[in-house]
Amino acid sequence: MGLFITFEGSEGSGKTTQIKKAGEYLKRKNISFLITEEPGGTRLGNELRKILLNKSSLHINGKSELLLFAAARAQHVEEIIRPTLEDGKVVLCDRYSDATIAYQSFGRGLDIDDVRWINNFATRFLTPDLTLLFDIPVDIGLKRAMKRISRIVDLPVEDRFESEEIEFHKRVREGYHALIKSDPERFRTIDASRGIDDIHRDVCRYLDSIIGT
Ligand code: Z5A
Repeated sequence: MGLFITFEGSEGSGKTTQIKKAGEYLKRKNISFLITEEPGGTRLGNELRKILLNKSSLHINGKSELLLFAAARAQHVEEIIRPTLEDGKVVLCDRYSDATIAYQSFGRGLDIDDVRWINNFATRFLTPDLTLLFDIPVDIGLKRAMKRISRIVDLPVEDRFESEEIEFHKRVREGYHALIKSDPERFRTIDASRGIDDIHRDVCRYLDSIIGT
């Protein structure tokens, strides 16, 4: 069995930048890995991603949103994540079940036990071996995310969540902090307000400690 490592954090925390650099690091070490993301990673996941992230006239209520993320995840786990782990590879995943607790429960206010139940149903209890949590004050993260969005020239832009009020994003960050407390063994918190290279050094250290290189 391979290793399942997830990258989590609020908007603009730099997960995507860091997951790419982590992949380059593993490549230099000749370690087989796959980088994937949620929602996404499969054809169904990519279709659901468009519905979930593009701000459009489509109204999606909280429960429907939860179930759509869960549907994307169920497909992703069965089609991509489990088979890759069974091949003995390292899976680096940009967001996973913890994002659902942080966004749909803490952010949207859905009952946490319901969200956990749906997560477990979708994943058949597949839990990451390690979760790197990129922690950043909401105002700094949102500024970074908005800057990235402003550079996108192709429409549609994936900005449905970035457009939420600041209080929503603060609740999401609190959600991640609560998750760290509930499972300190699995989480490693990284101060994501620093420069890209400093953060990457921490990521490499945590990867080395779990991969055993
Ligand atoms: N969501 C959910 O609600 N429930 C769920 O179960 C799941 C997801 C799975 C997914 O969008 C959205 O879906 C997400 C939660 C919700 N909400 N949003 N938005 P996504 O995966 O497309 O977007 P994201 O994960 O939120 O990405 P992001 O926050 O926009 O970006 P990031 O991955 O954290 O950061 P980045 O793209 O690497 O960096 C952002 C910008 O900052 C970019 O211009 C970088 O060049 C720059 N950057 C990166 N690092 C640094 C440092 N260290 N210093 C300065 N600038 C930096």
